Amino acid sequence: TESGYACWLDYRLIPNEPLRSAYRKRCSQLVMIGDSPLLQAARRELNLALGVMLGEAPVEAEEDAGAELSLPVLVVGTIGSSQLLNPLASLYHFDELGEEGYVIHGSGSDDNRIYLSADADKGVLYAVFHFIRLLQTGASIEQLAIRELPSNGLRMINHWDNMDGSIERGYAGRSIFFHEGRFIEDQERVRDYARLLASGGINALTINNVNVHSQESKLITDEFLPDVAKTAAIFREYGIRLYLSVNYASPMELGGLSTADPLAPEVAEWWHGAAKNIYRYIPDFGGFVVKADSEFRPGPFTYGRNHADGANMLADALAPFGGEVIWRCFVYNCLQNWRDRITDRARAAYDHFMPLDGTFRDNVMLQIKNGPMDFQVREPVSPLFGGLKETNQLLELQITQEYTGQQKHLCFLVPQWKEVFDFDTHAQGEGSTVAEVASGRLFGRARGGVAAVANIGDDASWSGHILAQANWYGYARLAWNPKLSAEQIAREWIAMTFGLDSAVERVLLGMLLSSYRIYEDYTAPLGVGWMVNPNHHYGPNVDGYEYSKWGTYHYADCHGMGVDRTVRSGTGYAGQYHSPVAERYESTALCPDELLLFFQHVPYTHRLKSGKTVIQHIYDTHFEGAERAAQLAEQWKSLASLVDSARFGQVLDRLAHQAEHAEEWRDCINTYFYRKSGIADERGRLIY
Ligand code: GCW
Repeated sequence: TESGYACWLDYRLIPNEPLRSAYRKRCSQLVMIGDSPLLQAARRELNLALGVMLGEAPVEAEEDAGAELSLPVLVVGTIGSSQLLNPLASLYHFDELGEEGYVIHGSGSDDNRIYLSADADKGVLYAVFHFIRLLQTGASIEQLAIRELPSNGLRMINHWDNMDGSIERGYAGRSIFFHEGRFIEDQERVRDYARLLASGGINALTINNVNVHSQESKLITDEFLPDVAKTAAIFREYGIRLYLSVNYASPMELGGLSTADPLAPEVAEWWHGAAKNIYRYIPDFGGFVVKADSEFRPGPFTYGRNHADGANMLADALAPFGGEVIWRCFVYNCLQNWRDRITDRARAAYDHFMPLDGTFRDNVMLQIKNGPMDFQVREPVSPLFGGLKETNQLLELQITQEYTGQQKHLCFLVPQWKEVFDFDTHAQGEGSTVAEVASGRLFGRARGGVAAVANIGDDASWSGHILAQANWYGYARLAWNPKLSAEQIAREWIAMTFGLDSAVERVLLGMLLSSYRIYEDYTAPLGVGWMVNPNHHYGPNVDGYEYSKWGTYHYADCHGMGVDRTVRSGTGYAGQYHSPVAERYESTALCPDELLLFFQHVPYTHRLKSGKTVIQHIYDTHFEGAERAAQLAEQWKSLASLVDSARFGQVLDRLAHQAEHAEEWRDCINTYFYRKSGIADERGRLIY
């Protein structure tokens, strides 16, 4: 476990003797009712966790064991499956728990039992993982009255894995699924992965990149479906449904048709046949994720059709089998002319999809990136949230740190994601948050949820940077409940991963919670993005994308910088929001500092709400950000004797690199803007 492999399921003997015996007393016996695959997984996990943490596994008692049941016992099963669970029936409305909700109940006074129960097996599995978390985090289990329901129906992970084993934007080694064009035979690791995902309540997964190349296109054919089915079976045991990313041009590439036109009957028929075949292998197959007409991927535009035509055709093919289509909205012109200041990539998704609102089938969900550009350090929330009212939606986040330090830098993203979930679109007046929209609740949609791009690979620690596991864990927890605070999530993760030492908790909590702001400070000021090296996106390059076709500019000149996206004088993007958000972004005075340069082109001498000029803000944040990055390494060093040496050293190496690289960022950005503006740092610090 010292490699970090076990992540937050790093069960260890609880060192605190009184705590351990208090737990052991309540968990000495286990009655587990039912033996479906989901419940078997729950039982295995519970026995493993309790066995290790308490020093001995509970005695498994039979349901009808009579007298022994007067001793403390953990009773685990669905309501109605045993008389033993009857006391719960009057305390909770089990019919409201659905497939995934659960109850954890125990009161020392009436009896000495703890109940882990639900209306369905999957809920029981989640209850088990929650109970384990209570023990890992040192919670009291004397009085328990927990009732949990997920906020989002779909809680998905997207892999960008290719079958050659490479991972697009992967920073943690090679794929755990694929190697040299085939599936990896030994699936032990995949099983552990499923456990980790289920422990956070993830219930859906794609295993292949949304850029579907030729080998991956064949995943939906007889050549690979037996392997896909084997993988799906592992995830099924943990309540996770498998989806595949598909190539929109499959009818041509695989089927030999001369077209992929969604309105051509032979195309629809081909997809119907493909779907039918998939369901022969995988009866609970989730469906397709589609990147179409985006970054050179094929799509319905070729045939003069729109996205609804494309998505609905696939949806009809899957509907008879209960599948769904997840259609990505990451659609924009990637061959833009930088001289053209009217076309605005930020507008593109809204411009493409808003006119189609209400025309998608019920089993289609539109997957929308959190911001209108592409996972930059800071972006406004996509105006499609709150814009679309009659279409199912899925919020897309990026766990893999493409633009946030590539798992070489520490950047705990939960605070960023919280801002997204909490953002008020005002679509139905105040309180119309993204969390309410994406879940489907705000507009009464039956489907909704969240998807995120995985940050894991076959690296021993899964995530490259051990502390990047917190992003993966945090995503799952937020997908389940976006109201959890970043601090609570961080505390849980720290306790589960590193144990209950209070110094470790204090130091790591400080590091995690400050890291996003620190990263933003020494990289991207005031909502400007894209000042990175093209292609691999690592490290500073202020003009890396400035004269490119990708539609990603900062427009810095000798007077000022920023993109004018106002309605009055710019691209009009600010007008895609509801009032009063639109007015806020439209106005130089009202626009929040952290997004100012996303919406406004201003002189370097413009004064921010903070009282600083734009140029001085750039200098200050870059000097301070780099300094605080160096402090992260110092803070970590204070834990040398409290963290095992393997994990300690691995993290320290990365933090040392981060500190050095933050200086590179600082100097490139400060120097660039000093030379452009000719304005000196008020504090006379060294700029080159
Ligand atoms: O951020 C960009 C990435 C691409 C990615 C694309 C997408 C999978 O740089 O690597 O392709 O987004 O989300 O489709």
